[in-house]
Amino acid sequence: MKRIKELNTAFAEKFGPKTTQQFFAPGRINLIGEHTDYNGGHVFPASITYGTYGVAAKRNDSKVFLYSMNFATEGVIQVDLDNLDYDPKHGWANYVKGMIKKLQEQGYYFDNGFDLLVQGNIPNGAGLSSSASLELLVGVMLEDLYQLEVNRLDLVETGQKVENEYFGLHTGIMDQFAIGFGKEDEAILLDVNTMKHEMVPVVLGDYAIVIMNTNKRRELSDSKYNERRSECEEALRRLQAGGLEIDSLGQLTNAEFDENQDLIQDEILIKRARHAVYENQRTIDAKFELSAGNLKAFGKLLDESHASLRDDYEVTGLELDTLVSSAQAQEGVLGARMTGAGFGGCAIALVKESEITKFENNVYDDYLKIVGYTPEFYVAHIGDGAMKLKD
Ligand code: GAF
Repeated sequence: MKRIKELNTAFAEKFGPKTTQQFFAPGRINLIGEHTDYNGGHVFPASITYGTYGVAAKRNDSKVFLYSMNFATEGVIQVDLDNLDYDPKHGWANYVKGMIKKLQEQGYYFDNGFDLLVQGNIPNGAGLSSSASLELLVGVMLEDLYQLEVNRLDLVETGQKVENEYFGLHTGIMDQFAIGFGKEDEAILLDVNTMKHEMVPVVLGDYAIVIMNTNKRRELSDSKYNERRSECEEALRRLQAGGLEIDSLGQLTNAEFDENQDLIQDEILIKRARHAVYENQRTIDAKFELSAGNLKAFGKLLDESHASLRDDYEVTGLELDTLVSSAQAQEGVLGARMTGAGFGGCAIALVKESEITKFENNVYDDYLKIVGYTPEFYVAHIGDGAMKLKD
């Protein structure tokens, strides 16, 4: 593989000639089921062929040397296994440190350090989970270099702990799960209440999933994400205080929610909780429609999901709304919605393959006219989850 040869050469230039191992972890799109994971609902993501590559070799001392070709100006970042605390100066390398630290806390032992070179082709900050991709890349690398036996769910949960405990972002399990369990041409229906999942073939005939990047970085998203999560928790508390015996919003049907929503007694909280409950149902329906080959009905659910994220959950904004409404108006489009946390990042559209060029040109023009800068487009291919690459 050409890319791996180039990465090996780059590794040797930085760290000298060594016997190396190679790894890959994908990014993800979420077909539907947004902001449902931390509400005990269903999500329906898939890992994509864009991702993060890593080349690594063990060292004979306790040092860890880290180099990212995406942040080349930062040079080689040096850390030590004895001090893995979060350090803002270390930027992207904190994800690597966080994974080692969280695995150490679970009793895994690292006798020596390592050299790691990474390169990613997921657009950074685009909401396609470049950070979870790096976490899982480091996870599979550590498993291999140190002969650890970590079951996949534990590795996935370790990635989530890095977000939650190391970075203080109260994200759900979806991204790490999609990247840890992804399979070529399959999406994952995960019920976060039971943690049971089902692999679902994604058969789109002459349609494709086009990723549309707003090119808007998600500066605000971190605090807003935690705010949405707290709003849902408060809505749940009020429903419970009103007598509902539930542990999560994901346990409610739409009808049960409608009957009981007045218990929440706050218009904003009602909207947030309604999104969580209805989106969960849409996700179950979407899996059914996709499996039955009803792409039209599947696409309609994508449209409804976006409307709910815009109106009830309020996590879209001008950029995502412009992309999605322009996409929905194009010929050969069955549905479109934002994907990921929102507030910028990416949207996806289900587009007839023969219309993709025209689609991209038209959406590009609309976006430039309304937003003032340009979006980017990529056709999504669903690929395998995090893995060691063969030599
Ligand atoms: C981010 C989070 F990391 C996920 O856990 C999920 O909540 C998503 O936003 C919204 O659906 O990607």
